[in-house]
Amino acid sequence: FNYITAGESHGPALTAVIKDPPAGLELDVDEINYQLRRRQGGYGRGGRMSIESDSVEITSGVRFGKTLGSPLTMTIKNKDWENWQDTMKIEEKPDDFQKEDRVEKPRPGHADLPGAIKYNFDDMRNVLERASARETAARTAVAAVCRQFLSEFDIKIFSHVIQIGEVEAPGFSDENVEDFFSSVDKSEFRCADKNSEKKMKQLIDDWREKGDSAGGVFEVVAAGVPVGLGSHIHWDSKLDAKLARAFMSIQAIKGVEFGLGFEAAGRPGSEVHDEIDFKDSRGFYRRSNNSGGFEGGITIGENIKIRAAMKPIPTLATPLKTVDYHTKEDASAAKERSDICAVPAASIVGEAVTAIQLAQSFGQKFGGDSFGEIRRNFNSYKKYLQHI
Ligand code: EPS
Repeated sequence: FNYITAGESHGPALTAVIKDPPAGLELDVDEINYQLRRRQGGYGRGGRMSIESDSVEITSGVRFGKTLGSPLTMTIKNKDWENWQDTMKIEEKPDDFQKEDRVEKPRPGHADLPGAIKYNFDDMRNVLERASARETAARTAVAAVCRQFLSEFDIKIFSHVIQIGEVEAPGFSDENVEDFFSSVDKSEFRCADKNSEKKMKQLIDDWREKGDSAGGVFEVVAAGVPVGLGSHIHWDSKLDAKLARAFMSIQAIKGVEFGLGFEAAGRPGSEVHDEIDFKDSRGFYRRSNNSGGFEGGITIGENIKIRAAMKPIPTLATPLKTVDYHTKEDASAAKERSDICAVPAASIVGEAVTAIQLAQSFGQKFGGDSFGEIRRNFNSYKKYLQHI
């Protein structure tokens, strides 16, 4: 499940290529499109989402509904491209393209300025088009394939929003995971608590009114993950480390924690570490799950719990102060149509990067060229676990 994405936010399309999927995995395209729709939702999104209705076209790697093991290519058309054909023209610059059409007032908090300096651009659109969180649609498509693979082994991934701006919502307990998260999917805020939802709506409306934007915190939970994915051996084989990196790669994410996270630092060890127990029916298990599902970078067979903090979106309707890139004079930062809050959408992207990392680690542990081979290897591991 190694992959690459390509595409500009207002270019013709986004493309994702999974280089090496296992052969023989049954793929449901409707399910991929369903995941894309989930990512488009959420209260606080801007006008763009009413233009797009994301869906994939598969152009390689699948025959008769099953993967071939060859690169799997998925394309998501940008419907908005229609409106951007001159500004984002692939061929030479249109004659009527004016200097004023360039983006040259960098937004604090966006990739505009460092990107323009680094790549020697005079138009920051060359940076922002790729830095845009639109790219996460392609990652969501990759992840939708990974999720179909993982669900064959009963691994499920959920998410919810636990904070927007100053409004905090209660967390969840490890029991009734599926019930809890089925109500989350019905909420525009991806929040199961009605009272918090109301406050979140108020906050987004108020901050929108002021021309401001809002960040927040979301939590991703992976259930059914077997013990033994990832490894303690190398810094780059620890699965929690890979997940942390994957979360930090989501646009606007500034912090990641597992289980108790930062709270663990202030508690005595006796109130942090999850005591070990054993039952014939369950094997080894923990009496609590403060670790968030990892010890030594290895999954322990409990739910994986990851929280991520998203900063507010840097495009503000009431812009911050900046400096014109060319004249060096004081200016107001560039304004673009934008979302006010994208935390609910980011939580779906959090699910996506989790699915990709888990599928990769699963493939490494139970490796095989075909889905059947991976299934056999997994079944033999399950037998081994039953006899420890
Ligand atoms: C984004 C700006 C907005 C968002 C976009 C991310 O797009 P636009 O500039 O076209 O209004 O809607 O997100 C998506 C398009 C998406 O699919 O999530 C940005 O600057 O990062």
